[in-house]
Amino acid sequence: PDKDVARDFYAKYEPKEILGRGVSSTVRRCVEKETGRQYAAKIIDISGDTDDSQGIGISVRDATLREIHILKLVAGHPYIIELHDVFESTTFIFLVFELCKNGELFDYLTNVVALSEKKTKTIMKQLLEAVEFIHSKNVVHRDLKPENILLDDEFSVKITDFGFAKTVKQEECLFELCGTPGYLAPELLKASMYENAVGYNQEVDIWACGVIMYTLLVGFPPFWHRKQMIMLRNIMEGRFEFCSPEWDDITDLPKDLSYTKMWEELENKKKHILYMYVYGHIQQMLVADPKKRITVSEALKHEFFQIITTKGRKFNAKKTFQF
Ligand code: PIT
Repeated sequence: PDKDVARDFYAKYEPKEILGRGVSSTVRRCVEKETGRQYAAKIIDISGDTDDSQGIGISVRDATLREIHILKLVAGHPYIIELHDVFESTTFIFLVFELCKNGELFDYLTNVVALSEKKTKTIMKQLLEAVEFIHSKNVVHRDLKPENILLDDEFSVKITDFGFAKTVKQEECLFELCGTPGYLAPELLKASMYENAVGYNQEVDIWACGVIMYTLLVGFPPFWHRKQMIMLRNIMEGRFEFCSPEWDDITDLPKDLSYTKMWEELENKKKHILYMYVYGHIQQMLVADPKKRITVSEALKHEFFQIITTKGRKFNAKKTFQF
């Protein structure tokens, strides 16, 4: 990192209110004294840090240095959080990020319950473009979820928390178990459970995007069970439902990211027929076999992102706030 003991974080920035908390870190809004510009500083406590503070044979400091390295690899994209400044003392590391005034997509979703198809489309397009960029830099994020997607003042997506991210080569196989239960891809679970498993790669991020898209449209995730073993089994089998009544009034297009080719070959007047019949789903992203799963670039080419969504949502009008 830009280790600069002489420059003091507190000399340059005025810390303000807390935006979020982690196990050994706090995120605070802060103001750059000289310019008056606002940022978000992640203040990481590395006092009492050990070689296994993370529980995976790595110290908090080393994990942070690794994250900084990855943040630099993926820098310069509009939908990825920008690291502005780094300070390190013997007890703390300060990461100064651009400020995202509208906070986590997770909190936004909690407040509005579910998003319209139009809003979902805007967010998913930005998310997939960011993931395409991340993958083009040979990085896999491994913890995509609404908590790690921030919204700036224009409600644009900014991907954060590259704490589990890793650089990978195209044909490389990863085996570590990391991420968040409800978002874990089947092959990642299998890689950590079975001795003869083939491992996993960047496709795990697309799976997580499928889970996110499902959750945005109805406000609850595709894989959930109060008994976690059952949830994990459902994930490994790729078993989920578009349950009624929540999915009834959502058009078929977002449910399926699989019919791109067919769609292109159809004449205009026949397209509405597809709306009626396609029940494949968000499911091109939630295909258990990573080799059969849609890639990021294919997902971005899908008709879902080309058409203008006009159909609103009728169900649950009292509980669902519209945008
Ligand atoms: C903001 C606003 C906000 C939180 C953050 C940034 C956090 C950024 C962040 C958090 C991490 C990380 C990297 C970046 O590893 O409310 O502008 O845990």
